[in-house]
Amino acid sequence: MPQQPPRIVIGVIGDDIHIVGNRIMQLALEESGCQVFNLRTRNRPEHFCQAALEVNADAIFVSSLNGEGEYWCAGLREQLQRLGLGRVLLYVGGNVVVGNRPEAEVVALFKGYGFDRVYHQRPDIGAAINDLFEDLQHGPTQH
Ligand code: B12
Repeated sequence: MPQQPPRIVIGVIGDDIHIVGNRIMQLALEESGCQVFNLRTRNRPEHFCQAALEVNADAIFVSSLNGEGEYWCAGLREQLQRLGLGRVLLYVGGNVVVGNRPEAEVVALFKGYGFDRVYHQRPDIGAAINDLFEDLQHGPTQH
């Protein structure tokens, strides 16, 4: 029996219209053997939750480029938990806050929201995909 490919929901949060990285992420994840469900731009937190529920997602990759993520991501983990989806891996990346802030501060903020991994201003999607496979195998650890 072949193993099922990891199911990943990806999309850009808020009223953010930056789409280029989203497309690149889809291609990179598919090339790595993942099944990708792409919500594209302009999503509310509940769109990610609904999609994760529908496709029985293993992970959600949230993008924020214009920085709205700081606002919209705050309650996402809680919404997932309410749907019984607390086990879903939650990653965020892009330019996830407005303005220039120290990376450590940004990472701490999103970890506080319940995100497993935070990639603020890190263009190397390959590193995140390696982390994904590690987390899928061993479960998320504290970083
Ligand atoms: C092109 C661009 C635009 C285009 C977007 C066209 C389109 N439809 O995509 C246009 C001109 C429309 C635009 C508009 C705006 N933009 Co603009 N834009 C850019 C620019 C120059 C490049 C973005 C891009 O395509 N990069 C290439 C892709 C491949 O990289 P990426 O998006 O970063 O994605 C990669 C990584 O970040 C990572 N990644 C992304 N998401 C995730 C998620 C996970 C989980 C992981 C692991 C990794 C990951 O992987 C991707 C692939 O390598 C950036 C500056 C920059 N150099 O990044 C500003 C930038 C993103 N824009 C910015 C702003 C402010 C705006 C506007 C608000 C401007 C305005 N006042 O109108 C509007 C946004 C309106 C809106 N509703 O969102 C700011 C955001 C600042 C902030 N966060 O504080 C930036 C950073 C410019 C700046 N330095 O000020 N923009």
